[in-house]
Amino acid sequence: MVCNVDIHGCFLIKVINIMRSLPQSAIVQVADDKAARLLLASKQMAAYANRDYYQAQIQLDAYNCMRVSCPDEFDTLEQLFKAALRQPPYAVLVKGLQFDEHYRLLVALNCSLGKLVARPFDKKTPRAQLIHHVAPQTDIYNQNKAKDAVAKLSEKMHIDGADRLAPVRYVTMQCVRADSRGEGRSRLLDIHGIYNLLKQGMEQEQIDLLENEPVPWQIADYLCGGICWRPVLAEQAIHWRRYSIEAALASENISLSEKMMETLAQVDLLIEQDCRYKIEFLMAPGDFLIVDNLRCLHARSVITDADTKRLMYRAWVE
Ligand SMILES: O=C(O)CCC(=O)C(=O)O
Ligand SMILES: [Fe+2]
Repeated sequence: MVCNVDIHGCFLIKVINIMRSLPQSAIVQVADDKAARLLLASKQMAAYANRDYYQAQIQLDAYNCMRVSCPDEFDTLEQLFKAALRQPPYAVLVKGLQFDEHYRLLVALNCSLGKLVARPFDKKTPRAQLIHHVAPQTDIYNQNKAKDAVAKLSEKMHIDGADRLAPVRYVTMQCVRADSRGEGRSRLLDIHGIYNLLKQGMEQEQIDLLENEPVPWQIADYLCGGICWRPVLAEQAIHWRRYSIEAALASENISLSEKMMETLAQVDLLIEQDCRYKIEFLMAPGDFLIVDNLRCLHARSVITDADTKRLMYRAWVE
């Protein structure tokens, strides 16, 4: 979106919805023979249930096992994706992997970045397990539909874990099944793109506000609820999930300055409607996406098929 002021002082808004593709520097292609060796090594490890992986030692066992059985392939892959993550867009798509059914390779890859964390296990909730099963049928609806037309929160640019005391550092997703109509495309917007949008679309004073004035965030019930205060922009980091701020404002007897409320609404508009710096791509089964959750927002495009079979295995790493 480009804002120009016309002779009457009104804002002219031009929606730009052409997105970029993922740069080659953010794609790691694993050769078939290497993927086969990684799969074989993962299958030789003990099989655990999703629930068992809450134990950090079992995560580490999976990681160490892969490194011992398949050192060349695993360590090289780890170095490649870590190098890619250090540069914009601070996300990397690994293609060509073959995953075992018991999450062993998936846990090992995640464990190379840190410790996997999740909501407490709940067998009735597919997302409440160490490897979250993310299907559109269990997405959270946008309660704010009166104000914005987006149906689901996963369709708005956001960080994951905004309702934790500190957001998780990495969000990763293994595509298990894609949508048959090619919908649910993955979207990314990194911190440089965000700053470009803010610099073009608002005053420096408002950016200073976002960097310096904390806003309230609703904390998840499983972490005892309540709110915590932190700014939207911190040093080299973006915290953005407007829903968590709105939820905090609705549940507590607090209010923000008019200037801040206006600024937050403007951030939302700029991030959602100006696609110049957004990256969009379609994940295929076997693709593995890693996003630096503090430097890059993510979302997916609309999925119109209510019975879609799309499934992602997601992990949070801190
Ligand atoms: O399904 C996807 O690709 C992303 C979903 C997501 O970001 C979320 O539910 O938090
Ligand atoms: Fe997300």
